[in-house]
Amino acid sequence: MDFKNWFETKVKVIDEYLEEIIEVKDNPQSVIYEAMNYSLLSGGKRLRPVLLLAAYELFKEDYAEALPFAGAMEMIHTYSLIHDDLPAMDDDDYRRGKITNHKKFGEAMAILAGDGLLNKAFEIALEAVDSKTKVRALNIIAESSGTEGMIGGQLVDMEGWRKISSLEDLKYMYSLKTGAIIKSSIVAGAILGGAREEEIKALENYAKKIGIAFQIKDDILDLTGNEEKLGKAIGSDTLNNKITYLTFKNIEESKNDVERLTEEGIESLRIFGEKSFYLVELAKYLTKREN
Ligand code: GRG
Repeated sequence: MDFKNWFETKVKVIDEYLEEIIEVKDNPQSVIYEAMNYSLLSGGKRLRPVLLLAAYELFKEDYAEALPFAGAMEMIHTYSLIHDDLPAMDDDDYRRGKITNHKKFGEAMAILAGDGLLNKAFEIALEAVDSKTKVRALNIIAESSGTEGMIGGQLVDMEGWRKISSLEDLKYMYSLKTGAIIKSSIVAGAILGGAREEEIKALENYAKKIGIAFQIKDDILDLTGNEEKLGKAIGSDTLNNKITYLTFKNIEESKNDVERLTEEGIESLRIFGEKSFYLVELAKYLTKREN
């Protein structure tokens, strides 16, 4: 199957899974389910769950047992987007081509919808945990979204002018804010698939490189992207006085770094030979993405 078809098939599987996951109950709190689904089912590239399934499929064919973990990754990611858009954070009006969760439902509801998604992510993954291997995978996912991962990175980003004074500081922040859950998606997928430690290490290296490349590309798109294709406003980083890759390097240099990091990431996949075709193509696709 060619890469495009493969990717679309995976997104479809994930979308169908997510559509069923939040049971809309007829009770006094039912509006929370509407707010959670509003953001969860509003598209997005589904990158993290696709990466998880792709890493899993290096080792095992039938991805059914990995699906709850893939779904959990997308729920954690979606919660972070809802909170990231809040007035207390980036204060954005559009996300995934729609008005942001807090603009539609109000701030308090958006906070609760984000919290609800985070909780639900762990509920669905825990229901699927029946072995030490799965506990390990879920623990890695939990750590990556916490204070030594995504939340920690968000904190460093928010306090950018005080905490980031070099490209090294910036890369540290990116490795947490954006890189941590990209890495845990890939590593968790590999662990669930039964990868050996050296295979996990190789995938971790790939993940680290593409995670940073992904955020640099995001910085470039925030400056040069097309709002319609992105589904959100550009210029948010400048407006929020954010320190980004473009604070340290120009666009041409940043684009070159995206390419270089991606090539280095792909190099780590050598040990898998032909089997890594989709992960290789996925990394290349991310360098060319327009959203
Ligand atoms: C607990 C208050 C609180 C916050 C949680 C908000 C937060 C921590 C972290 C923010 C993490 C964040 C938004 C990082 C940026 C990563 C990034 C580039 C996101 C966009 O990802 P895409 O392009 O989006 O994969 P789609 O919409 O395609 O899924």
